Amino acid sequence: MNVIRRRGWEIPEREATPEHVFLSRRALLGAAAGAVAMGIAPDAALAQRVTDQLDPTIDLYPAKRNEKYTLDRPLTDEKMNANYNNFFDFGSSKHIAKAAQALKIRPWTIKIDGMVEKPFEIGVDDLIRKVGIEERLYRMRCVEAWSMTIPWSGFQMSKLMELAKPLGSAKYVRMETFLDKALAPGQRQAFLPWPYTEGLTIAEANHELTFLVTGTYGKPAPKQHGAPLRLAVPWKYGFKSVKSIVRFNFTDKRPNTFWEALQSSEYGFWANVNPQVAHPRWSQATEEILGTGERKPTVIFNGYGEYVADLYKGLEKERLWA
Ligand SMILES: Nc1nc2c(c(=O)[nH]1)N[C@H]1C(S)=C(S)[C@@H](COP(=O)(O)O)O[C@H]1N2
Ligand SMILES: [Mo]
Repeated sequence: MNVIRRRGWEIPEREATPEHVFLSRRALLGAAAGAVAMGIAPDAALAQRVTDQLDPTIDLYPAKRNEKYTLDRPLTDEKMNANYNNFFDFGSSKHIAKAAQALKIRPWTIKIDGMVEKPFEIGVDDLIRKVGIEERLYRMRCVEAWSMTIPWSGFQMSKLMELAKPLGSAKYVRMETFLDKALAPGQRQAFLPWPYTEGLTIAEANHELTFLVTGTYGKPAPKQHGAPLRLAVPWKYGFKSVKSIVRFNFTDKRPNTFWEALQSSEYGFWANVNPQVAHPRWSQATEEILGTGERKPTVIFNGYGEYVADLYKGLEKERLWA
């Protein structure tokens, strides 16, 4: 089989999306130029369904759909969704599905610590069984101006908050991705601020839309989506939705997130979707609906304004948009 191995800066123009271009430029400048992109051919992806049978929570799928959250557009094709990902831990290519199969998702322990009543650790399956799962249809808007619509399975993050019992003095929750340079080649890129970290205010984490994802399309999530536990905050740009979480750390200091640490002028802490606030290098006015060839106007808070606008009252002076 003739697998073409490309370097990060040789990826075809149509795939050179903005987060990508930034990383490729950094890679060229830095000493660690090597294997930024794994260069996996798209058609080589996805034999991963085999591993689903081993998922200890497989009996919970498909989870009952929560009909409250409706869409204004069709669901993205499952194959499209599973073969076009951002998971820089495995490389900067969109076609990291195959590379991400190296991730070991069981056993998987989640640590809850910092400003909580009592720090603890819990296995992901115990957590999932304790809180239960449902299905929600959400839009997802990447800061790179493309979007998908995804049937997620998982649970409202407020359920984890009830277990975590943050102290009244905690203001933020900082979430961390696993760190394993042997498994995840992207994490060997020394100029990137690993582990991938994201954060929410306590009010955002408790919000009804804030969802911890365990599955997609009625099945446990393929690894490339950030199995076994990732975030979905649908009114913010996709980079807030941290994958493969191992730690929820409660703190009174605003977390220095991965993208903000890398380039604060381009990626902020709040990262709420706003078509009127352009990214320094491109417009956010419209988005490509992946798999349709269509562009549509982007909507403030990605269409979830009626749910979340109140969260930001009095914060107008903050840089609320990425
Ligand atoms: N750990 C980790 N989480 C991450 C990323 C990443 O590179 N590493 N990329 C983010 C970005 S930029 C996006 S758009 C979404 C993509 O999620 P998807 O591949 O499931 O569509 O994951 C986010 N979470
Ligand atoms: Mo993104």
